[in-house]
Amino acid sequence: MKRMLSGIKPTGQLHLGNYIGALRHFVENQDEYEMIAFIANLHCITVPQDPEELQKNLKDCVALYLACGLDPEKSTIFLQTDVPAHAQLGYIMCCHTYLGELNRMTQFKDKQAKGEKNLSGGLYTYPTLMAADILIYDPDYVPVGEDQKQHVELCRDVAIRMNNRYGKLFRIPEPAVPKVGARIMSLSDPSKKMSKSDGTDKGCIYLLDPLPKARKKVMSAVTDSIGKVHFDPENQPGVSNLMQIMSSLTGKSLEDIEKEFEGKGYGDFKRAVADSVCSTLETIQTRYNEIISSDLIEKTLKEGAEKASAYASVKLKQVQQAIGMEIR
Ligand code: ATP
Ligand code: LTN
Repeated sequence: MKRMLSGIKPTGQLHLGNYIGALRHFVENQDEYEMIAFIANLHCITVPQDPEELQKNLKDCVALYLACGLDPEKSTIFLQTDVPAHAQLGYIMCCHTYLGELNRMTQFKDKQAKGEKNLSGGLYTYPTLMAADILIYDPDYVPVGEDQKQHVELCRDVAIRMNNRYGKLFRIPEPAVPKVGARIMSLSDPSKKMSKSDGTDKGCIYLLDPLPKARKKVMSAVTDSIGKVHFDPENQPGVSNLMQIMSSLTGKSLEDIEKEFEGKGYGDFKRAVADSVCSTLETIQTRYNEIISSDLIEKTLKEGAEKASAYASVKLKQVQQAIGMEIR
């Protein structure tokens, strides 16, 4: 059985972009692949966190993994810090990554370009920890949204370099980026990605938003004055974004959506998008409410960490031995 691995940072609440671009694919693939899904709680402290809020977000993140349909019987679900080998291999990966490579990472460059002050060293080297997260389990595929593709490519480059230098240590993974919905845009500014760290609340639909609030966000999404439901991200970014959301959530193709709304106004279209969003959120929230007060979270994380640690510790040892860091 081929293996897939991915993670999500528990910075803030999970949103519809995380669901459509990543989480949904973890769930869809768990029958066909051996799925490893973790909560990247080391990655989230690359930017300042409020301890109380982070605590809540961590628990919510696990509950949402489960509420979205990840099944602990089929998938390995755990907290990154419960498997210390990630951080240990992360350091080794960092020592095999060139500054020039890190300097090319657009996510860091974008933050720097925005003039954000006091960016941390952890944020700069974060793709090397991400490479360790991946390589330590030898996955075949890494399901991520568009913004993470560059990091998976860096991971491949460093893995190939280390394989050439020390002999075959790592399987070279492929990024698995969805065809539709790999980059859901902000509803209030469709030139920006929907993001937890966006600052404004209006453009981002959180998976735990009350349904009337989510509906309102869709109904007030920025569109255009063209007045035609047509997929054209360049000239109609807002409408095209809503079409991608609807297509991802209903399984209807973009062409079918165009046909369905031929001759109709944006009001009808937005109502249909809001219906698809609210019905998805309702299912997730019902399950979330059951899970959050049960002992399933604790049990899932304990079993997940045991399974993941068994694999990760063997791989870490192999790498350390191949580098010559251990006395044999
Ligand atoms: P940030 O606040 O840093 O933007 P984020 O919302 O991107 O955080 P992450 O934890 O970095 O959240 O992302 C988790 C997964 O969700 C990644 O695979 C990422 O590519 C995907 N993802 C994030 N935002 C979107 C989006 N707007 N559209 C599609 N996929 C997304
Ligand atoms: N960097 C990712 C989260 C993440 C990840 C990973 C995704 C950390 N480690 C390993 C896939 C594989 C993010 O910011 N979304």
